Amino acid sequence: MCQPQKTSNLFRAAAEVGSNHILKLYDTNGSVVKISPRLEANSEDSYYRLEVVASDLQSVGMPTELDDIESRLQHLESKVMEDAGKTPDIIDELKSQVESFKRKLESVQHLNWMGLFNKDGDHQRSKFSKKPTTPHLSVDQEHQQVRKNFTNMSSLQVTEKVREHLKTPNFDNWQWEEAEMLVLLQVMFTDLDFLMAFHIELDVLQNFLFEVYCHYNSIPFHNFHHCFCVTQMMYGLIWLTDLRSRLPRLDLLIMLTSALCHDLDHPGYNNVFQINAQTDLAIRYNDISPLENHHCAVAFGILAKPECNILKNLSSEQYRLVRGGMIRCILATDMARHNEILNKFKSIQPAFDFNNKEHKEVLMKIMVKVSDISNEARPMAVAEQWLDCLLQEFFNQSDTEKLKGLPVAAFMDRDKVSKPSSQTSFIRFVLLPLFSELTKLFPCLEEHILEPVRQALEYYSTLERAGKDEELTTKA
Ligand code: 0WF
Ligand code: ZN
Repeated sequence: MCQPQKTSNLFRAAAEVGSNHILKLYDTNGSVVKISPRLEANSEDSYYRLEVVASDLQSVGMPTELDDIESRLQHLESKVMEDAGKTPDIIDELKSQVESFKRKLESVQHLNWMGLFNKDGDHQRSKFSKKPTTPHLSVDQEHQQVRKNFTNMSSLQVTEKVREHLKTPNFDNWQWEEAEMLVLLQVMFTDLDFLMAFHIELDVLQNFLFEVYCHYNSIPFHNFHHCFCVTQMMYGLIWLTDLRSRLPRLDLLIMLTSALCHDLDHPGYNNVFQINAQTDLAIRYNDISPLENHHCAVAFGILAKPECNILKNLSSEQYRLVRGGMIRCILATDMARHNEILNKFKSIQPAFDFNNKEHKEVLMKIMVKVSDISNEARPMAVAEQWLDCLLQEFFNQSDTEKLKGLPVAAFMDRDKVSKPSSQTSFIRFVLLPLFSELTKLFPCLEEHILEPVRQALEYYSTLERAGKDEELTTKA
């Protein structure tokens, strides 16, 4: 039998990593197993999976490779200085690239697992870790695993730094696992004081959040990660615009819960598909926003379970307001109604009055709509991954439409669109007009959502022009 240290060295050798990497061993159920000399042997039915989950940035500061590059550059610089008397531009450029990469690494370190949990927490995961994939688990088993991890974590361990970051559009959803996102959603409800104000019991909130999670499908875009992002953006907007001091708390509850529920049980095929294919949803809702009606009905189905009903301690008047508000906000996310809602907002915006019921209702719809389509307001690297997910879902739909002989929208057709072409028109004609209108009411949003979207337009316009130039030169 091996000694414990030797066992872990054996695993490190097998994974071809050094002592500053963190290894995790998973059993067939996806649970973490302690690496020890007393491990059972692998068998056909029960086998382990070894993962390098992190490079331990916390203890080594920066990856050693980066330090090596930096010191070799310094060495090279002093050598060249001896010969030429000045530092060549290329070395200055390389030095600034290394510096900028180091800054990027430092700026994301606080987001890793060590940032979420206190130093003495026993979890360690960094930006570089991959979510353990457990393909052998059924959807139900995977959900239960998430439930276990969610309830084993305490939101008290979410650091102040993460709580503050959660209030900004810069938050990077790709850093977090599903159970962690559930904890962060719980933090949003608690930090807006909903538990106190509406007498929501913690276990009821957790049951509700978990049921919401279970009712999002595993599809490329309209999944639980999208639900999380939309809710997080709504949460950020509430703080950035100081809505807590302008609207009653019940309205904030309506907006956050609507964001959370707005795409429940999305099948990955849009309303046009539902209507053209005459699906059960289109038949049930008479072709009128079939998806949005369904998302909303699923939400109230979850709330109908007493153990999940976060609204159970509201007065009947409060309940009536929340139900009406959520229905309005969720139905407003149908993009077919975009111009109708934006034009209404435009007409009232110059004389907007937070005490006017009609004004307030339009604003709430606009806030949910903005949150829903706000990926391009996020950092470029975050937004670009979202675009890939969306195009994947669109292409799945158009492939099915082609097979079924149904009409295909050009913007979903893999033979017709490119990332830049789909984004430039969407940003120009949908995002900028919508975000500009909201920014007129809340000028502070200029830097947080409008400017990043303008930059995204510049980025995709440049790519689009480059694509066209290349097309011309290949044709010539
Ligand atoms: C790819 C592009 C697009 N880009 C986004 O950033 C985004 C966010 N949400 N959505 C987005 N669509 C949609 C998901 C479901 C509803 C909204 N799409 C939009 C389409 C290609 O192109 C246009 C362009 C202008 C007007 C209408 C559609
Ligand atoms: Zn959505």
